[in-house]
Amino acid sequence: MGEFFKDIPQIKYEGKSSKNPLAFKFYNPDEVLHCGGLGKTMREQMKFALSWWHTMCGDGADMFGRGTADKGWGSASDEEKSKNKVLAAFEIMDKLGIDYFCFHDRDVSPDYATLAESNAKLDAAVAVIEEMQAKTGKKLLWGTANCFSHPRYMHGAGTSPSVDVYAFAGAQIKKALEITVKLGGNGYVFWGGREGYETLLNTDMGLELDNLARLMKMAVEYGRSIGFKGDFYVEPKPKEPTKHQYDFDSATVIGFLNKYGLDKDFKLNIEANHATLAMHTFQHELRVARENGMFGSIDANQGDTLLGWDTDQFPTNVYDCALCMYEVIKAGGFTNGGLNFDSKARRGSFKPEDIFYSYIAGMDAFALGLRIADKMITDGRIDSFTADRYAGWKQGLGKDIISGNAKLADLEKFALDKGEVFDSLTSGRQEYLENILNEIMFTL
Ligand code: XLS
Ligand code: NI
Ligand code: NI
Repeated sequence: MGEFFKDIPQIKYEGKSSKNPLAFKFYNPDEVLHCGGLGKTMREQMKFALSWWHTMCGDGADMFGRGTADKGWGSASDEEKSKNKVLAAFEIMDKLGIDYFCFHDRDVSPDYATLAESNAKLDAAVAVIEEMQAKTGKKLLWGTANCFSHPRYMHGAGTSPSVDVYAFAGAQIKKALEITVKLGGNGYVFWGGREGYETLLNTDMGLELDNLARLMKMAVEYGRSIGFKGDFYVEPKPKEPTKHQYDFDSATVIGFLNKYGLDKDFKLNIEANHATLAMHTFQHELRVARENGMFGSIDANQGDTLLGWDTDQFPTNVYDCALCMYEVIKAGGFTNGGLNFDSKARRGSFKPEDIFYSYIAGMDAFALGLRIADKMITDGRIDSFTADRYAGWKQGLGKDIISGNAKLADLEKFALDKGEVFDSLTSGRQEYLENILNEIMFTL
C-alpha cells in the first residue's frame, strides 16, 4: 500500500486542540460512547463507508465542463483501471480507518460491448476486491446495479415501457446480487435511477409501478435463493434525473413496499440531500422510517437549500449530523446498515489530498453528531419534556382510547362534562428546547 497517496500518512485521532489538517479532531474510533445503552465504539456505531462512484470514479465533470480531478489511477486500459481503483480504494480506506465500501456494478467495471463481456470483466475486478478484503478485513456495506447511466435506460429500467430493457435490467441486477453475495455484502440497494417520468402524457403509471414491484420481488426471490441474508433497501429521492421519481420520499416508499408485500425484505436507505430535495429535513425522513420499523442505512451527505439539485456535498452541518445520530440511536443503532458517504469533493477541490480532507470533514462532523446525540440522551431534558407532553395518554380516557375501549360517544360525554379545555394546555416550548440543544452542542 501507499502507492497512490504517498504523501498521505495514516489519519489518526489527535483531539480538538490539534491543528493538523490530516488528523481527526472529534472522531476517536476506539472511544466507547454510551448512546442510550448501545455502548459501542465510535467506529462500530457509525460504520463509515466509502462510495466507489464518487471517490474512485467521479472526476468533477459537470454539464458545463470536463473533469478536473485525475481518476485514471495511472492506468493504460479499462481493465487496469478497474484493478487500480480497487488498490487505491483500499489504500484510502486503510489510511482513513474506514471499514466498509459501497458500489454499483459499473463503478467497479464499466460497460463493454456485450453483457457477457461486461460480466466477465466485472468478475475479474471483483476477484481483486475479494483478495483485498481477505488481506484487510474491509467489508461491503451494500452493492447495487447501475441501471440508469447507459442510454438504453433513457425511459427507466424496472419501469421502462420496453420489455427488452426491463430484461436487461433484470440481468444486471441478478449479476449485481451475485457479486454482492460473493463479497459478503449485508445490503442491496434499489435507488430508482430513472424510475419515474417526464410527462404523464406518455406514461402508464399503474403498469410501471406494478412492474417495478415485480422486478423487486424477483430480486428478493433470487437473492434469498443464493444465500443473501442481508437487507434490501430502497433509497428515496423525489426528482433528478427524472422530473418525478416514483420513490419520492420515505412515506411514499413505505406505502409502495406495504402495497406490494415487500415490507418484510426491504428497509430504507435515507440520503440527506434527497430529503432536502423532497422539502423535508433529514431528521424527518429518518423519523418516518424509524416509526415504521423501516430504518436501514444512510447515505451521508448534504445538499444546499438554495439549490434544487443533488449536490452530494460532504456533510459538515453538525446540527443535521446530531439529529441524524439521535434518530439512529433511537432506532437501536445500525444492524446491516451504516453511514455511506454518498458525497463528492467539490469540482474545485481536485487534488488527491482533497479526498482525505473531505472524508475527514465528514467523519469529524458525524463524530460531533454522535457525541451530541449521546449527550442529548444522557442529559434527558428533551426526551423527558416530550414524554411529559403525552402523559395524558397513560391514564383515564387517554388510556382507554389507546386500548381501543373508547367510542365517539365516550369522547362526547367527556367533553360535555369537562367544559372548555383551553386552560389545561401546556406550552410546546420550542425555543426552550432549541436552546437546550444549543447548550448541549456548544458545551461539549
Ligand atoms: C443518486 C443516488 C445514488 C444511490 C446509489 O442520487 O444517491 O448515488 O445512492 O445508486
Ligand atoms: Ni445515494
Ligand atoms: Ni444522491
